[in-house]
Amino acid sequence: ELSYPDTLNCARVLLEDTIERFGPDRRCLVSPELTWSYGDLLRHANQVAHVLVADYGIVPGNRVLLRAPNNPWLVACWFGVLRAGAVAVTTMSLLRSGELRAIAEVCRPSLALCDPRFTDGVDLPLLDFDELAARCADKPAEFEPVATAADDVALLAFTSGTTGKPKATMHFHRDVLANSDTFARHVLKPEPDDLFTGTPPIAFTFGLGGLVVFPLHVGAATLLLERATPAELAEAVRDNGVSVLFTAPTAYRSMLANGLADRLTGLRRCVSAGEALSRSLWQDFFDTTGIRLIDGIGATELLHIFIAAADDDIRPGSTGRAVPGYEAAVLDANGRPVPDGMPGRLAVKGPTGCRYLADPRQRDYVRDGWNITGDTYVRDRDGYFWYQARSDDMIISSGYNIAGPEVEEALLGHADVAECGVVGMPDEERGSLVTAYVVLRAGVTGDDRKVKELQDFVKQRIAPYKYPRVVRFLDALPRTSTGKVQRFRLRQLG
Ligand code: 3SK
Repeated sequence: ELSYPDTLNCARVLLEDTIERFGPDRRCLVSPELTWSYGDLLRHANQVAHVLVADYGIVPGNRVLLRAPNNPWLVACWFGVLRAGAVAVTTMSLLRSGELRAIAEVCRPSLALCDPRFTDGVDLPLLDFDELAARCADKPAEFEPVATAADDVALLAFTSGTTGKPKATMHFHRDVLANSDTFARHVLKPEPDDLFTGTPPIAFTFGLGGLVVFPLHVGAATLLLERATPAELAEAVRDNGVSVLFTAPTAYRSMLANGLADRLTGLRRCVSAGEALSRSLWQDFFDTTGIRLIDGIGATELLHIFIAAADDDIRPGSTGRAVPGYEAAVLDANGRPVPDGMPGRLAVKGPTGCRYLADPRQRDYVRDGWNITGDTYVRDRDGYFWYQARSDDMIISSGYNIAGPEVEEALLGHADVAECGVVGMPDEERGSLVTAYVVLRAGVTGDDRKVKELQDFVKQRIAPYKYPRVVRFLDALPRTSTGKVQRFRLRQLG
């Protein structure tokens, strides 16, 4: 059972408490451009907090939207927001204006702090990092963090869910530490001399934990890469002496396929999550590098990983066992546990859990104290959990969660598209391929040029990683008698 003081600001624990143990000069954030010590990060975060309070009138509980790729200023802003007692809403830098608008409608931020390259489409009072840095310059280096309660909201993390309408999950100050005190402490076991890196955006809580919270909680350092192809990632690992890596199976597979394994020999821990890790990839990675991938499943609703295994506890092909502090079960449609060996809905309880902001879908996600995930799993008699499939229409491609209906909506904005259905098709490389079945308006020809045109059209409207990599044309969509598109029949078309 975890216990935290009633008054808790996790930004103080991750900065001041770490500095108390290791001193301010310890290396903290590394990027291709600069290195900040813990003392540097604390000063920048404090100055950001002063700007928020003194120049923008931010008060505890206000929401501040952050938009940037993974870099030190994003981290300084995240800490500055939390130190001011405000709520960080970190968004993917690739989101388009419509997606940002939908997020802003749900959480009503008072201000946006943006990397200057990503200010487009932000329809909010806005401060870019250049102006922020200028304002920080004459602010004091000290700022007393607001004495938030352990269960005050620290961050809102967005998940698009199956319908594509974004849901904000609220996480408390204690939740931020709870993942570190469960998954990181018992499974990952980071050490102060570790250097972390990885590809998940900090806007995705997989990245927030793996690249910010877990390293800083133990006095380790983290290398922040804005974007990295598998080759760039492997090179960064080798050249910087990275010891802990967080990424998705797609990147591990690609590094093996491109003969990059010799650059990974300095790695001590490799975490794979965001999509299912196959037994064959686990084995190939182990045979080639000698490293045992730590598989894990998490959810934005639970903040981070709640089932995982490391070292001798690993059974290749299984995601692992409930992380100490969490309880996991496989339930039937009525919420009753199914016998071991039978498939059902994966459900979990623990120190973190789902709290959607003003969203009736809360009732579907949390029932009888269980967080009911969207995944179908089998548990074996030894308590290991084996992934079967997503239980809904989410498409998981290269570690990204993509809601099929959202892609459909984007396609339907094209004048030539009469109707469409978007599904995930199994794919060796990406886990799933976003595949669009499109019925064109009469007289329009479905050829390769039209495919490219529709793909480009989608990329302009929603984040480019969501675009349909495969587009097929049909005369009509399969529908039920009540008119609903039968996605399972689309999946059967191949
Ligand atoms: O498994 C996931 O997709 C996940 C989601 C949120 C946070 C962490 C993880 C691993």
